[in-house]
Amino acid sequence: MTSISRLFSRMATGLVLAGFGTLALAQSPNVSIDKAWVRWLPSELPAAGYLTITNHGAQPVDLVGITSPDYGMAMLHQTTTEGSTAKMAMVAKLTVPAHGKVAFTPGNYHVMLEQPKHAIAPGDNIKLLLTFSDGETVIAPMAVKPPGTTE
Ligand SMILES: [Cu+2]
Repeated sequence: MTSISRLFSRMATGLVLAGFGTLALAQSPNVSIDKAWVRWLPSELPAAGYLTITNHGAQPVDLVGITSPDYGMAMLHQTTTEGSTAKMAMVAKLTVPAHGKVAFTPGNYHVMLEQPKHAIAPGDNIKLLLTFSDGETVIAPMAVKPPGTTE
């Protein structure tokens, strides 16, 4: 009886620690992510992810890598408009100023998400892993929204 309850309490402690581990990743000491969402498109067309990165630290930090467990490919893109033509280009790194923020918005920075690893539809949540130049990795949950969504 005693050994079983001890086992249960050990399991509970393990779960609590696992929970803290996840929290520590989601909100790292210097960087936090909010307003994270994905504009989903039908027929496996690339989806676009938007979010706001806040740097609470006293040094600038670069976003240097993006991956998602839900998509085979995740890339940092920037849309630029010349006259009436909009173009997208890959961005190798993005600097978030000290005590500043960068907002990804339609028409500017976005995360291009391709090759979904499972069926994804509006109403779902996906995860994005962002790696920063100071070695931090932040996991951002993103709400999947329908094609007409603009913010
Ligand atoms: Cu793009």
